Amino acid sequence: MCAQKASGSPDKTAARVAELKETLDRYNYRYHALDDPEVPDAEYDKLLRELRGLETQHPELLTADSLTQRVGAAPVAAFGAVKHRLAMLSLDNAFSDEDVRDFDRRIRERLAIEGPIRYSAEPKLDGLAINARYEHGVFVQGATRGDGETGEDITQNLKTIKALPLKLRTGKPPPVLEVRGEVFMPLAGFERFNEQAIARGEKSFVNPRNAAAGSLRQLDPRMTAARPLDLFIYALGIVEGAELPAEHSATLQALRQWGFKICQQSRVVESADGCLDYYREMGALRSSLPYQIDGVVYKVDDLELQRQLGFVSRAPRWAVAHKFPAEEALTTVRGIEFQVGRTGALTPVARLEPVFVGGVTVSNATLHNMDELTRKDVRVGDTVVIRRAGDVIPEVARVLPERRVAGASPVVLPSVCPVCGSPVVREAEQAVARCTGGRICAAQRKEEIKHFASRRALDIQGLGDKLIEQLVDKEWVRTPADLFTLESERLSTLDRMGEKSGQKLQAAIAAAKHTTLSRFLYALGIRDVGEATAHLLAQHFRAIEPLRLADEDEMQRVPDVGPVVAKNIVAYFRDPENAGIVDRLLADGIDWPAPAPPEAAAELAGKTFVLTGTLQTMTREAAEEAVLKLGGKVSGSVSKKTHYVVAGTEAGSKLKKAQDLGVTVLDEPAFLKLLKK
Ligand code: D41
Repeated sequence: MCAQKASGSPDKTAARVAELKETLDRYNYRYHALDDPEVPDAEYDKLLRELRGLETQHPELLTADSLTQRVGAAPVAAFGAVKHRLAMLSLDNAFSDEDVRDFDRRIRERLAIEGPIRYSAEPKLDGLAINARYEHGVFVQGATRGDGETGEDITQNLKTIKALPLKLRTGKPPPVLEVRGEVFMPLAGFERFNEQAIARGEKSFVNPRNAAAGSLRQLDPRMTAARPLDLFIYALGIVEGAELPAEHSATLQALRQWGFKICQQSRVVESADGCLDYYREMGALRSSLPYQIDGVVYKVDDLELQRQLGFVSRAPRWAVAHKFPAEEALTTVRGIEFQVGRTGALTPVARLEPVFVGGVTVSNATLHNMDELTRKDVRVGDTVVIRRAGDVIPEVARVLPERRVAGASPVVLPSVCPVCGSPVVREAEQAVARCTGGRICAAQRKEEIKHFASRRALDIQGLGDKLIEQLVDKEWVRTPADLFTLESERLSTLDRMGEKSGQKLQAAIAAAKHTTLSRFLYALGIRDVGEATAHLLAQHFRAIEPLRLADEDEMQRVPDVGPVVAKNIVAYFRDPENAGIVDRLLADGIDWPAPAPPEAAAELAGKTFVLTGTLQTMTREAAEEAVLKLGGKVSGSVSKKTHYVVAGTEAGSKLKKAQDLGVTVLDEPAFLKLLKK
């Protein structure tokens, strides 16, 4: 194909090369700057191959700004030094709300301005700062920040980053334009890269920032080209001969027009309050962003005010970085233990040298299950990266294999339960290993009772985990039914209990007898019967006796109950010990009002809801209950399958995700209307 085109007249070839360059430039701009690809990647690659072919046959047509020039330059022995024509300033840090209010106050005082200041707020990418120089619209030089005065010449390496335009998209480029931004490695690329590096037996990177820095400082640009790097532009350097807007925010938009990639999360906010709102919003969004951020940056938006403010000791007075607590930290594994859950599932847990991460001290981290443990290959003594993002349970993100102590051996699944000594089984193709002890196992008994008493089950006020552990250890309580036989005098003798609290607890246990059928079913802890299934069972059977007697076929008539779940439910009630417990519970006086008639119950059947933010007229639990009552389901995360997202005040990342996915968003009045309240 290339040969055919190349055999045309020289004029025609030159025209085709020009056309290809223009088309590829446009595709590139749409893909990187606008994040809105015009054609599939394969089409882009095809044209790029054609261009490369023509340039090889007609070297006279090859120019430095051609997209084919992103890769291929020869390695260098060392980077040359680049003196920045305009120093690259650093950023002062703010760590608290107070710091941000002080920053805003200092600015208003210095400028003698009473009213609110407008700030451009943007995420602070965790990468490497660079300067890119364009002369007459063509990229000519790239440099690292270095010490701010002098950096390293990484022109060839920067060229390999597709988000960097090699040519400005304007008919009238200024003689000189320097832009500044952050090179980073998106999380997906980072994880892929690390997996490959480990598979090849090479060193992995601790975090995306180190990965970006290591990749940019490769002496061989072909190495850099192979790394998934990206770039956001956030400032200007020297500019000669260009008319530019009077605000930072408008400058960013102008740069976007010229083909640069700008972070889409930046926004103009007003005063310290606006900054702090933005900080919280980004904090909520942080774990769902495709790249790592370590804070946000506020910059006075008015460039004239920036000029008046100037800088002190290499940092502008008009900007500040407001840092998030670190989400990742390094520590070592002291031991790996297996916790036994309610259904006997063994969960490996890493006991850690305590480490401060995500705003709290973490000394345990879940390893989820054997497959995860094997995949991550965590061993006792290992140095590991602990991640605690948002309110998520801390986990071992990865191991640093190069820091492994000699002789550390892989963790093996115990053959017997560490609590009761019963055999541990792991069914074929199942990630979960289980203790087969059932109620013989004290761990399973404790968890069964914790579940029974929990907020969404019988909601026994004041019966916390520590008390339950004592009750089981003393063998006063073996099954949930035993709770109702406890006398206040006995309860008073438990650790941290007295006469009053003993009476109160006994009263709370008695009060919990009055519940709903669906809560009761959920409280029993039948395998695979969560809240939603419990609701559907209650609606279908409307009483406990028909449910206890139903066979698997009858069970499967309940919406969402398939053969496996049906089998588990029937097996639960057929088990003599379970049957005895249910009999005793009912004899002890557990009762509930008759459920609402099924006709009224199906209005939201099959509809999935996600609740986010704070509702003004009802609690989160009341809202969930109302949805379940009408046959709907409540989920914790937004996906394409979500029907409605109910957004209260201060809704965060879930609302954003709903909007991104085009899921219907209900405000509180609309939600109440749907519930007919
Ligand atoms: O995202 C960033 N890492 C970021 C860094 C950003 N969004 N804005 C920045 N703005 C500046 C000034 C205000 C000095 C132009 C920066 C940096 N500087 C910066 N990055 C590394 C040192 C300084």
